[in-house]
Amino acid sequence: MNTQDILSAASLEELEKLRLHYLGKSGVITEKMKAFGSLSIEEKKIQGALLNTQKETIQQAIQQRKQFLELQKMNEELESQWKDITLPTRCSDTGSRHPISKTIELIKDYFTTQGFILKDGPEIEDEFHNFDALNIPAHHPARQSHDTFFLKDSTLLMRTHTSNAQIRTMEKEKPPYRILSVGRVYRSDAPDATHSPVFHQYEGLVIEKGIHMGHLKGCLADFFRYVFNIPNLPIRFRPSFFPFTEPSAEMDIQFNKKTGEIGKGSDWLEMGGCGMVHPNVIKNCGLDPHEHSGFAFGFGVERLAMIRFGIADLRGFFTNDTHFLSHYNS
Ligand code: 2NM
Repeated sequence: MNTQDILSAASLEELEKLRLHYLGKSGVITEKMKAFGSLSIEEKKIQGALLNTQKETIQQAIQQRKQFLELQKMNEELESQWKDITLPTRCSDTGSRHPISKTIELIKDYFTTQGFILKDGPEIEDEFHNFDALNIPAHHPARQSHDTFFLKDSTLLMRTHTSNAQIRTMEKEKPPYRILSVGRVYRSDAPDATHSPVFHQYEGLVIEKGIHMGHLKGCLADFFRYVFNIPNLPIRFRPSFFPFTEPSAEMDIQFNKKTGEIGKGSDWLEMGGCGMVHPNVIKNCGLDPHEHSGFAFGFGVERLAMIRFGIADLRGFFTNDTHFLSHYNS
């Protein structure tokens, strides 16, 4: 029995034709099987064995060729579908920095050139580092769940300011230092155009020999004049109260309420608070208030970003609308 035709079949279709030719309903082997019944017993013995061998040889050859042709077909398909997954994407929309991130970068860049070291604190904080150390008394309204997010079944809370980074630094390291902490803070506020339950602060602390209120005023004036690129930007300090500073002040920059222009007009825009660190705060951090003193300030990143980018509603910062974000990508 010669199976050369089967073993050289060029395709699965051709192989199927050959299978029908030998083993189909009226195939060569099938016909021989049909004629089998009319043979003598002697011939049946010889022919039977021979027919079975032929049939098996053909089936084996078909199976062998089938495997080869199927593998070949699969390889051809894989080859035709080959893709270079290392090619760069055709998509050119690579996104942009968030206006809050850009503003934070500007703030950090400026203060680090002034010798400030960046310090982070945990966003989940205990009452001591968020309130007690800062001379905020137990009965203070800011400590109620009305204003502060407390963790369930816990005395831990979401920090309401970045001052915890300052407190933790004063606990660990000996002055002098100039530190800046920037980050996310949380207050239980319903969102509107000027409020958000999560927002960002930048707070500075300078503890050095001989530091006084004049250094604080100069430091902040220089910063805002740099940020708005207005060398003589009028600023003013208004007496205020914070438990953690004494004296305390609020800082305003001049602007035109009608046009929103900074440095012009006769209106004042509040930027944040500041003051000389309260001796109790120094003491609460394990330092001697007779030996160490300094100033601190706390400002909102969103307020600065809104002015710089001309954004009227703070909610846009937090909704992740790509139209909003790409609009301020210039
Ligand atoms: C403000 C206003 C005034 C402040 C104080 C401290 C610390 F930890 F050094 F005492 N950090 N930040 C501070 C002072 C914050 O935010 C309106």
